[in-house]
Amino acid sequence: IPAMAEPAPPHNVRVVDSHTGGEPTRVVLEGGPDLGAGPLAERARLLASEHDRFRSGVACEPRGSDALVGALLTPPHAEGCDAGVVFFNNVGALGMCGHGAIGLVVTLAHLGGVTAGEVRIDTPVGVVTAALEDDLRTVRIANVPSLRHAAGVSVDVPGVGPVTGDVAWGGNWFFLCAADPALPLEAANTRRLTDRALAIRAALEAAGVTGADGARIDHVELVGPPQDPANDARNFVLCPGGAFDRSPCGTGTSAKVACLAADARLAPGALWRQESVTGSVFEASYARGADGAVLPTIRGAAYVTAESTLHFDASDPLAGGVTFA
Ligand code: PYC
Repeated sequence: IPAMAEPAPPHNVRVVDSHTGGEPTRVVLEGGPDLGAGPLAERARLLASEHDRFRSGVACEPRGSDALVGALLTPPHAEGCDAGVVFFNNVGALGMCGHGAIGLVVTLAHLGGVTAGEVRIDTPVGVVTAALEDDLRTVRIANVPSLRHAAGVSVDVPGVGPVTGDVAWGGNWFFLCAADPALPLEAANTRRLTDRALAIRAALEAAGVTGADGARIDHVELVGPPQDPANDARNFVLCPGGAFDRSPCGTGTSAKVACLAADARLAPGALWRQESVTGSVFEASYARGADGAVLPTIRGAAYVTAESTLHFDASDPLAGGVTFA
């Protein structure tokens, strides 16, 4: 078990937990590290390099889980934003997180900090805009510009065979490929789906397939037919730390929309309903920016599940958290 070598400093961290389509988000309100006043990308680097025990203590067992995404609320850096956020998980910081942004806005509404309307959020990969609907649960996220970086990339996956898919950006880097019809995207198959997606990711790495500027592809998205005919597709998304997304994955759905747009299979403004392995749904569409960029919008709902204070006891040898990833 890769336990942290030293106990974490004793302190209390105030959090609010929620889930978006089954995927948990933990918003850190108080007790988080000071990441300075620099751009959010710099703050994400600082969280990973200087405060890794805080990250794993909040996100990992015994307080969290491999599926949990933390959201460290900070003042924004980009002009005109209402808040800044650094998302993190069981292995590090994330660029953006769609389900997490929905969870964050619903959490702020729960605390009375946001009422229906627009919130501009600064993230390490750019500014996103969130529109909270009147039910105070449903949020529409205008995500960062998304794109298909490479189409029809084939890799030989040991134990699986050749797999062909697209490399795309939706706020994180994804490899998207068709699900195997013999292995349906169902909750009962998540162990085998995880193994398959891990094998695909390892094969991409071995073959030197990356995103732009050599960026690691840390998410793998298997796409198959929906179970509910009201939806367009179902996905299974492997996250960086080996967990799978219980929601349809906001950044993964954005990456999918970018691929559909590149193939002229989805017109600007048309709806795409993406279903997850838990059956939860995100509604997506996109607009074209002035430069032709794909600007995706993701709509989903979150529910607050807990308000708590995490305790870090200096005598606890596992205070800094453990992960099995
Ligand atoms: O919703 O973008 C997302 C996401 C990324 C990782 C987990 N969820």
